[in-house]
Amino acid sequence: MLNKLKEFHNNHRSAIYSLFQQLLQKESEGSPFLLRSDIQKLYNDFLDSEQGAQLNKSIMSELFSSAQEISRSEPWIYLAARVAIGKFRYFRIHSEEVEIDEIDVTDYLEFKERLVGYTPPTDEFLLELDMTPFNRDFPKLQEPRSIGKGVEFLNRQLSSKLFVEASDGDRMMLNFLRVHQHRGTQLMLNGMVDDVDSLQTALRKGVRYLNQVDADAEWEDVHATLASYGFQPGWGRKVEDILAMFHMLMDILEAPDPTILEQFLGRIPMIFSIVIVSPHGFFGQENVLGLPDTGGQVVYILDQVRALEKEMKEQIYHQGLDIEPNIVVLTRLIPDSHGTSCNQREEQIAGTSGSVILRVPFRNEGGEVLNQWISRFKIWPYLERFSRESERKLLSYLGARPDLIIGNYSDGNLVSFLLSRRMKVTQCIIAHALEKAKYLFSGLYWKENPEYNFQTQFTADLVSMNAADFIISSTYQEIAGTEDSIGQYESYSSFTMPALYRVINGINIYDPKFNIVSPGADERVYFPYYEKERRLTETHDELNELIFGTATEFSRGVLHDREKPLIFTMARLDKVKNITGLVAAYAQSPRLREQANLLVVAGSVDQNDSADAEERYQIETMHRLFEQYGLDQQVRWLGKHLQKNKAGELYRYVADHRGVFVQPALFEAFGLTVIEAMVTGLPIFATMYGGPLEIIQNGKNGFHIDPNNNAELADKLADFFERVHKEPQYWDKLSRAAIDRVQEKYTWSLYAKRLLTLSRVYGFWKYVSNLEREETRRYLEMFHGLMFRNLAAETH
Ligand code: UDP
Ligand code: LCN
Repeated sequence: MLNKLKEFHNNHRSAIYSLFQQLLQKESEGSPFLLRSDIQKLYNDFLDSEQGAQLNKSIMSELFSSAQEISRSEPWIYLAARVAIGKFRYFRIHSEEVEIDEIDVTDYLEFKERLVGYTPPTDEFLLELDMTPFNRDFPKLQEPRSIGKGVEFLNRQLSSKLFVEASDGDRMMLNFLRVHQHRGTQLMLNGMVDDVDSLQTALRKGVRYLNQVDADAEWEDVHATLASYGFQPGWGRKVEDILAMFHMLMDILEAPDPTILEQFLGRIPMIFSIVIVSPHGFFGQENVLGLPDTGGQVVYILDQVRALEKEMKEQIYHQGLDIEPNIVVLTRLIPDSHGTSCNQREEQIAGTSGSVILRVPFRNEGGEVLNQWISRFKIWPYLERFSRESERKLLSYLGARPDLIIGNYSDGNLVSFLLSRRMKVTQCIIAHALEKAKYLFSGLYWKENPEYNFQTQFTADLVSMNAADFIISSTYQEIAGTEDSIGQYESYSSFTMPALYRVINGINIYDPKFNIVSPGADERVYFPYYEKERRLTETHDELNELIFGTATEFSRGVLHDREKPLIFTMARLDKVKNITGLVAAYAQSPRLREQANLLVVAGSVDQNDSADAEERYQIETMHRLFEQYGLDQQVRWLGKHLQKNKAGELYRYVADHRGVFVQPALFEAFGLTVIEAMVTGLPIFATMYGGPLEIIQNGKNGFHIDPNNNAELADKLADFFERVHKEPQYWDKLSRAAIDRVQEKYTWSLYAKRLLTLSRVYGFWKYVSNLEREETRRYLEMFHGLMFRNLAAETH
């Protein structure tokens, strides 16, 4: 590419010179950086000019179509090109000489450091984090479309490597089958089977015997004979299940096939207890949603627990065992609990038979308990003590170490790293919403924003991402972005935090540890509006009052024309959720105001009710918009957190009146409200930045909106209502398509099955291969010890 570029330069110097001058001069709010959208616009405008026409379809156009970022300081232009998903190349251009060179990532990051005022003539000893050497020999995906399907890849790769090349797989499998126990009871194989030959003999005898017994027989009826061949409980309850397992194992020992291997591992009794870690915010079952730092993650985890417990029970039953699964959600105890249950040490989880929330306090260095909620940006100094105390509590509660630890968000992921490292348990992490993707240049300007402590958070993220055995993401774009935008995980591949450290390769999104497993919406609560017999009609008077009633201390605005359909939105009142942006878009569009009312459920209407600075600012902005645009008769703002059941019925109530749901966030990692609204049958309009881009197929089962373009957003909504006015079936078509999309792709039962299979497969590979990556682990421990702990101690 470079040679072609150089040659092209020589032949088109004058046009290229003007392009570079335009790039240098392009105003970008005083910033030395240009982002992809600015670059693309500038380049396309240039192509339309007389001079620019000669660059059309050239190697230069190829370069600029992949340009992700430009850093400028006359006469230099540094360009980061994303030549493929997760693959970057860097170029340095001298605008006067019209010279181009390829540089490495370090040079590029150094230049950025200089541009933001980190002046010491480039510190040659600045720490660089580079995970490349650790992963050199490790199999990686090749194709962008395979990203997020790590387990399939791993099964294919390792089954051939282990069973064919190394011919060691049979022995490994045997050893693996011999390690399973539950509270002292040996499962799968007993000591009689001590080599592969004896395993194969036992399997043959087993099959012969089972083929003769009654088809209705169960493990109890056959266990004595099978035990005499070497088999312990865990192979299955019914004879047909046991036989299926024996056949699969025989096939694997003969000629391993990745699909059979996954099926076989998926049935092995390995997971009886799970710890799910989520320290920050108010983790509870009632009155918590909408409190600071408390949103979809809590909903996700509680639904996840119910789905996992149900699935584990079923699987354990089919494995022929009588064991109660145990799931513990580990969170922070907050004595000053604001009327929530967050001051209770232990709480049963509704809708489960044995799952609990265990709460452990944050303590200061002197061991005193911290009483109040603190922001998720400030919790770093407490996590290590929290993890030590939690370890003791977990061991005493469970009576043994868990079989799997799942971390959530940066803090929970770090604690899961500390716990699984000490307890030697498989570790899975879930990001939910990494801050790096939400705040532009958050690494580069870490020093300028001390209240966020981004440097500490990103360090924690790097440690836990690299340490995790596997990572679950809700969508593909969360890992790898789109053609135009960088994924949340991808943004950790290289970046710099000037004067602290530089990341050369922080994470490789082609690593097979990534798996897409999408969450669902609780089917008991979020179901289609037309399922009349399930509807909570008893809440309708209350909902009617909430929407149309007189103003109260928790609401503003009284809807004048009740006949108009409702545009509904509901979210935490964070800046990123952009609720005030939607209100402004509505306010500024007379056409839309004519056609529909706006219903907002977010935050509180009284600033004094909020302890969160961002939220207080949003409350103020909302009031200002009401005043400025005279919204009191067309917008109803409920500053109230709705309980799940009421929220579910509210979506349906809006659907009864042929309304729509809008999710206008500047960025939304996944967006549970999006799938909740869709499955209740509300036509959906949601942000094109983040998960909704993937959840919704634009025009088919909903619409993407650009949260930065108010006029376009309002027009899209107004066009929709106009069309529905002329063609009422259009609303039904969109509604039906939204329901179908969620029911097909986003359900908790699919989620639970997949997560349990992944845990077993990664557990197996960790056991039989070097997936444990001892070198990486030791290096990460050092990075944690030397970098994270110091940063955490300095939390602002
Ligand atoms: N929610 C709710 N009542 C409220 C506000 C929010 O039940 O008053 C729920 C909402 O239904 C969804 C979750 O909170 O289940 C928000 O999750 P989402 O993924 O949309 O956003 P997050 O808050 O995690 O950023
Ligand atoms: C956090 C978010 O911000 C949302 O986008 C997700 O839907 C939620 O967590 C659950 O993963």
